[in-house]
Amino acid sequence: MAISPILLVTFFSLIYGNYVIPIEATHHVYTTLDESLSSEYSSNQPYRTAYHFQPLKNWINDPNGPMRYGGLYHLFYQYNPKGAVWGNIVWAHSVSKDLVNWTPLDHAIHPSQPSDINGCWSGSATLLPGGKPVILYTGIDPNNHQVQNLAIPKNISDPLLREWKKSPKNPLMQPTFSNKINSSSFRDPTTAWLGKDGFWRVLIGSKINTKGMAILYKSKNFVNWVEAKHPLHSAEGTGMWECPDFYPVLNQNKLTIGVDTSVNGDYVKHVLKVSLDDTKHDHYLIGTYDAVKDIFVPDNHGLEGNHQYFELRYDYGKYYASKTFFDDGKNRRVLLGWVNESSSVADDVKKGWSGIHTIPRAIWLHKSGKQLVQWPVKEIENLRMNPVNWPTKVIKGGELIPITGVNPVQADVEISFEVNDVGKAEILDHMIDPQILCSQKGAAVKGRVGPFGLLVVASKGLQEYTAVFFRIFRYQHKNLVLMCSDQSRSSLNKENDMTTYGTFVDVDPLHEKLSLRSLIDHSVVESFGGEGRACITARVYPTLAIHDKAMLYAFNNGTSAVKITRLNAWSMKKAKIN
Ligand code: DQQ
Repeated sequence: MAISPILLVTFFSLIYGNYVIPIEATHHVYTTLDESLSSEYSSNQPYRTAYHFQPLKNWINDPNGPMRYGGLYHLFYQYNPKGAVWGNIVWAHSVSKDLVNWTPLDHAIHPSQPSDINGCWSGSATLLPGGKPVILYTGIDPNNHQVQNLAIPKNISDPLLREWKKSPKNPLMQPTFSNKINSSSFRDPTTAWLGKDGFWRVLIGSKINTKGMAILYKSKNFVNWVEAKHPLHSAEGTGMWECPDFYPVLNQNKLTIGVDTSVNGDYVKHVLKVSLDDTKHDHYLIGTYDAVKDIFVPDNHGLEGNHQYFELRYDYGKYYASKTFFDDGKNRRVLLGWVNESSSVADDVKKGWSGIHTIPRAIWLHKSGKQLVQWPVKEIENLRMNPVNWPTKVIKGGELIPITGVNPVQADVEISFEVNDVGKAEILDHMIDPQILCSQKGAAVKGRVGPFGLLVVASKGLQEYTAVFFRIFRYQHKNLVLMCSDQSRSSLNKENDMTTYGTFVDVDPLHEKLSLRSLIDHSVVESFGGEGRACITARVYPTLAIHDKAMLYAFNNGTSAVKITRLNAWSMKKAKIN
């Protein structure tokens, strides 16, 4: 097969000639950039997505306050109305009937009172009994301190919830000297949950020195909040916890439905997700919420003292600041996440936009109880057209088979592999970080059982491609399935971040088929391995493999043949997004 050796991944500084000053949050302020530098939005751009959520132009980051109200899905998001870099943050607002097509509304929350005059940062919505929505969000005050504010709809009978009024009592929560919290580490309130004692509870992300924590506040009326004596959970060495999320998942074999955030009992486990400022990844723990002691007790976790404390991640690619909500219309918990660009700031400014959201994913507990499973919401399948189905096919070592009949830059591809030669797998003699293993053994490095998978957004001569694949190893007499998303050859423009991503997938290839689904949308490839047990999202910016010049292939670069037991692929229609 004609894949030339992969070049070593080189990291480029993504900051070109712009004066950068770090501020309190995770983002940077570009003092020399302003609106005038943003180019005109053009719908003909090769990297604009067709069915992922993004505004018409400018910068977008965290999803905020998602909820279902008045029969509509509401999504708010961190947005810079003035340019394609982070700054001037407001809560932009869109609504949808199906989580796929979105209509933009006026910005819901923007700086207007002292408690948020320097920015309206992330937060969450809670539906009070009777269904009345309220929003808690972080405001940046005149001293650049982070405080928590409340906003409620002006007109509850407007299903679009177009206008929001802020509580005159804002700020409702602020860091105090007694709790030793630094005013630059106190943000991102969760959806609140109601205890049996009639008190609402909410978490605020924070840290003391390098100890990350989820500070717990309680309130009877949602206005007067009192800090609990101890955080819900904390861990030494993990750094700032941004955008915490805390919710129950059913612990019932094979039940994939979701439950309301206030539900607790023997039949649920709780998930604590934090966006670690240090790693820029979304990590989670599964455990038990002890409602009497008001603490979260994880089932399993690493040793405190470093970020490995959180072993599990939602997504092993580019993905951050996610948030879930309970969709009472479809009885599921839905997860939304932000995917930053991997291009240079100069390129973002040139194209006039930066950042997208993932396809909303249903999320539930795997029957093992040890991890979560994610799958794109069913509604996205309404965009599928022109199906391509293959009969069972053997793909020999070194073979590359074009998948024709679908639009390679706007596609949904599901493929499954049956492996009969597991015994011939390469031996792994010591454990190694799967992401490092994927970058050492990229798609072009011949193996035994694997690499096999998909080459997406590939140019005809394979000067450019992104490879999403599996590779099987034997480790301590067990089979180990590695899943990789290899971007090292995704673009001839080497100014992009082309880091290879990877994770192990908990699938037994002796007894199960290895399934892979990739949602390809111009500059984003969202991949789901092992029926949603492992997710990897990547951003890619090919220069040749654009529009109708791109190709899609199934490939096998191992010596053992594998059987493709299923290939279903579709072109995807453009969604109506903003
Ligand atoms: N983004 C927001 C913060 C949050 C960070 C600011 C995470 O509230 O901590 O735009 O991406």
